[in-house]
Amino acid sequence: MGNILGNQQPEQKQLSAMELKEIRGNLEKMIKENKVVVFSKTYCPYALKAKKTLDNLTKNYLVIELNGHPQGSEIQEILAQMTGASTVPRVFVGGVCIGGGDDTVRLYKSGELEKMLTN
Ligand SMILES: N[C@@H](CCC(=O)N[C@@H](CS)C(=O)NCC(=O)O)C(=O)O
Repeated sequence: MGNILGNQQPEQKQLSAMELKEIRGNLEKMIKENKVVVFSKTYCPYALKAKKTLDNLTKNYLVIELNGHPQGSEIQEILAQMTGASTVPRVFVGGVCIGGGDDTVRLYKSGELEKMLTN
């Protein structure tokens, strides 16, 4: 049962600007240190498509599932600022955002994704 506002989410603490800056710094570090990072949600078909596409080329990539992550909504908001899109997945290769699920499939089909991974 939800509360009177119909909100079934547990109360979320509002993070300070400093905490958000720290999260952003950690994300940037993670993206820099890992060749491929996928910010995903477990139930998202576009994220599944991105992960399955990557599986054809490498098993060596980092997946952050934002649903269930304690800072998932803040991370999604920061990723929106960084990449211009607030949807998941957000896929990073070589430190650059290549887009979402559709973009990942398009780059795979054109052979570009494989090139990016071998560079
Ligand atoms: N065309 C996009 C579609 C992505 C999309 O619509 N993702 C949904 C989840 S399946 C989303 O992010 N919805 C907003 C949200 O979850 O906050 C792609 O290929 O990545």
